[in-house]
Amino acid sequence: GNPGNGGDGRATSPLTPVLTRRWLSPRSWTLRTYEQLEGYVALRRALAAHPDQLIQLIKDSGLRGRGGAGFPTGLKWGFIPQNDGKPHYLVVNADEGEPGTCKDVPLMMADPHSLIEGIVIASYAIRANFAAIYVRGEVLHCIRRLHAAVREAYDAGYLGRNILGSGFDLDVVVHAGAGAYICGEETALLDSLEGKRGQPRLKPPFPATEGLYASPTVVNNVETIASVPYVVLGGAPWFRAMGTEKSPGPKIYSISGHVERPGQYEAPMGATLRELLELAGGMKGGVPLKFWTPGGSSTPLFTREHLDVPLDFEGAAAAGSMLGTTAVQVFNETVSVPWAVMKWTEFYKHESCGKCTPCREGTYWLVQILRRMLAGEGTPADIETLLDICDNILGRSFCALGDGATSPITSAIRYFRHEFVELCERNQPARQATETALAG
Ligand code: L3W
Ligand code: SF4
Repeated sequence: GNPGNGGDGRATSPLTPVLTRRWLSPRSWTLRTYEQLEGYVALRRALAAHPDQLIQLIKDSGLRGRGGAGFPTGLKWGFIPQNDGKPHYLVVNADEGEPGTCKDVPLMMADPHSLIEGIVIASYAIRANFAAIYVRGEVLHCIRRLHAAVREAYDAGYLGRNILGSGFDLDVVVHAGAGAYICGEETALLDSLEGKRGQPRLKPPFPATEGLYASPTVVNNVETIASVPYVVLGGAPWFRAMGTEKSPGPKIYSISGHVERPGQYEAPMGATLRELLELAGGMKGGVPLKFWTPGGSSTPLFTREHLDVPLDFEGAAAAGSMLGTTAVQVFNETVSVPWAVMKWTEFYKHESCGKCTPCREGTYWLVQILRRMLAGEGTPADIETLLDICDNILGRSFCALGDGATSPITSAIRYFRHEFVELCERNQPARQATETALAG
């Protein structure tokens, strides 16, 4: 997709698809198609280089984590100690669970070999001989596809012993989770991979020093690793020519909700919602926009005031939210904000792992209060209680899940307090209240 140039110095245009360039090719997921379209060329080049050169290349490219936090990838790889006598591991976080996020599964379905090629390059760079893809258990079709692609890569000599005659060995295992959102948190993921109950560990130590089986481990998102072969092929300046100065490169934006053509749209980092809406065919039926998430429900809501916010790490943060996973969920005027917030909060309550009190108890009470409001039994004091509970969760929880659970609530009250007030004053169930408001 080409969302055009914002005209303010952002290098958002033009974008020839990078990450999605093979998605529409016939049988794009097969090794045959992949090889016909430059597949595993980057690997040959990478294996001819020194691992440290590759880490430097990724640092120079400015590639940042695509799982939500945006940590610099090259820096993370560089944390892996050298000559420490311990095994090193690469773990791909494919436990895509953030509400609205649906980019990694399509990437793995359409182009699993780009992920595998990235895995081999990254493992070589960090001197790992074992890599795991931790994929969410619900996506059976994707798990099967990954298994098939890994088998093809072994048969062709891209995995296993002495890869392409380089002397480098790598084994890759596809591990299916059991459907817990918390296992997308990197340390809970590692516990789960070790066969334990998936709950976050205390950080530090970060996985880079003590990760899988207490050994140095890089945990990277699918899209991050799948970006690596392109950086090797195109070089750092080419990569930096896309996106913004501090958030370079291409990105897959998942656009869902009230748009004409929901789906995955590749655009340079820093694209705006206005540009993305154009790609997605505009608002469905022309019904105006009311609110949206820039990167999943854990990122504070935006409204129609934010149509021109550049969606990169800096732009989203400067406007009071976060880039997150670039899961853009679009809601039109017919949607009750408190109702949407309740649905998200129910999700966090269900997925809270229970390890720490603020999140375990707080999400429970948030749901109780929101349900009461939505049932038309709330009082104006409930709004303050919601904010007070959020205040006691934010910054006091053991991991990012608790903090994320407060984002939809606090941002919704910031921009749409009147809807909560109305709900409590009218003492009518939400749907009725919404209909009355629309009729009025
Ligand atoms: C070594 C240091 N490593 C940081 C590493 C750390 C991790 C990465 C980022 O959260 C976000 C969260 C969700 N030495 C290090 C270091 N690292 N300092 O850098 O770390 P951190 O703590 O900033 O974030 P995180 O825990 O990785 C992820 C947000 O994403 N989110 C949820 C996403 C959900 C999905 C999904 O379902 N696929 O991605 C959405 O916004 O709230 O802020 O690797 O080890 N000194
Ligand atoms: Fe578990 Fe929630 Fe605490 Fe994270 S914040 S450790 S999910 S209870």
